[in-house]
Amino acid sequence: MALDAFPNLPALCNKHPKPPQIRFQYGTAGFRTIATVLDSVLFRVGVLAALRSKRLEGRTIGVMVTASHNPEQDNGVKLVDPRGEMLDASWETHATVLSNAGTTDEFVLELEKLVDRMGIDLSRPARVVYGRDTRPSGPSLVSALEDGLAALGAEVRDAGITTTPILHYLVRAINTLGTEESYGEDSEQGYYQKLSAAYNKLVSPRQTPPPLLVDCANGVGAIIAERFAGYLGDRLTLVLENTAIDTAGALNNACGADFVKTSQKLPPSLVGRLQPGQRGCSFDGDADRLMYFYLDERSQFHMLDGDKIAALVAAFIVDLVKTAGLESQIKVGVVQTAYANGASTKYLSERLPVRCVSTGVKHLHHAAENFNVGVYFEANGHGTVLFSPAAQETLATYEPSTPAQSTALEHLRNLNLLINQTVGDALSDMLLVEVVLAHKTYDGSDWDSLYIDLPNRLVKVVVPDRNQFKTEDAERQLVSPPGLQAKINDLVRRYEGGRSFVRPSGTEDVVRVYAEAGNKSNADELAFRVAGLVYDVAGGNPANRPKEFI
Ligand code: G16
Repeated sequence: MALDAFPNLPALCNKHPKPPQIRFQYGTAGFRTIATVLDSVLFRVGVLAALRSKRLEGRTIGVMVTASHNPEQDNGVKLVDPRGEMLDASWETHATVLSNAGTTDEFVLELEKLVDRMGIDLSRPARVVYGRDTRPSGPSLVSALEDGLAALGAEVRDAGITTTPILHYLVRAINTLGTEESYGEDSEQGYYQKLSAAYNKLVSPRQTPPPLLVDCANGVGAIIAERFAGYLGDRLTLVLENTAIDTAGALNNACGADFVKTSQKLPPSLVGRLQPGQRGCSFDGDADRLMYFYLDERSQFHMLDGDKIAALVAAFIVDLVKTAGLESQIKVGVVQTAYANGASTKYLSERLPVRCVSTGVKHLHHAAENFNVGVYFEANGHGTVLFSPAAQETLATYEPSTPAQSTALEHLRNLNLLINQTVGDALSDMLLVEVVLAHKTYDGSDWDSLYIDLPNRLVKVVVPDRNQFKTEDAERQLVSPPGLQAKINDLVRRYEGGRSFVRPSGTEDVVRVYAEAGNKSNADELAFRVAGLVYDVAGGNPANRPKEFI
């Protein structure tokens, strides 16, 4: 069968012309930019998703329409492979090429080349499930996506407004339904049931945690957390804040996980809502990131980020593995990125193997698959824990010889069910944290004292072309623009305990600068000095040079 077996394809493609002079790129988390230019991209992603499914013999592919932590005017789209993981990296290039074809004829030509090169049998069925977050631009972009899916006659399932992690869960659940690897019932209810049942087994009624304040970033997390609260009953009380999903401009605005991480302070809307000693957490716009925080008795704010979550969770799992008598069979490891606070890397490396990889869940996820149990969290709160097939087999068949071993084994089995292993999931990660805190009888400050963060600062620099920035060594070294890394090294040497690196963002049109130093003012100063270097070397307009840049 050839592409001309789909006679509506050209006309539907004509409905969604590519805007001239824009170059799209499938980046860290798919396509992401201002929503008004994305119509053609969504159509083409629909076609590509159908092709990917045909290539994989009709296995269901996921499509999520979201721009996650980005501002409300942005949107984006990413594909999800059949096991619920990120799209295979080799297909990211196909996505970029198809999105940039200038005309319908060029698009069809690129499609023909792809079909040919990949040996795609077009007579195979195509199955796609898709969802979107709460952004106002979502419905029209979804209808462009639906045109792309219709153009290739895909069988579709609309998951509606949902979180990114639920969409990933659905993809895996649909593809494993009725098999030995069944991931759960293929519905949102199935997801809630799976997580709440595991949580209720892990936390006994006498361990019930105090109420938890949840900042929903005025996004889809508000809807999902409210529905989920019904499944938790009185075993965990969620106090939902920032739930204004219908208020224009509210999404991720001065709230949510990215705000907390970058500004290192409590969202202003939570001042007076979070009490001293109480813990709270923030989701991002599509509920795949999680940040915790608490106020001490002097009402001082303390942030518990992805690094702190990794330390808490990894130590807990290592203890359970030891207690269960499985130390020689199950090796636990941690994966981080260069953004991990140096103190967290030191704390973790003293206890278990730690690897550093490039930013982006896809990189962390793959690296974590090399451990029996791989704990990965980005400092920004995006992460999960993977139990390898071998580890799952061990947990299923192991015969404990003492009651303590038996209890630890049961806990590990339930953690395997509680954790959404397809991708970072704020809701599932939140339950995981609550389980560990309940078992350890930790409050926020006990958890925080596992190690003391090195003072750090993250700065965004707007430059004319972020693509001139190229990195190596897990993004810790710049290779382009030439000479800039040497200048950064010179600066870093002047600060005791200094560390800094620069990389282009894959989700926003900025270059990110990270710096650490022995005290807060030095960390700020180093970050702003490096930001100044970046701005100048990249040819930023002197008239618009931010005044903080030194
Ligand atoms: C996405 C990715 C994350 C990444 C983040 C920032 O998160 O899934 O892995 O850390 O973007 O990436 P960058 O620094 O390249 O902009 P999200 O929550 O926005 O989907």
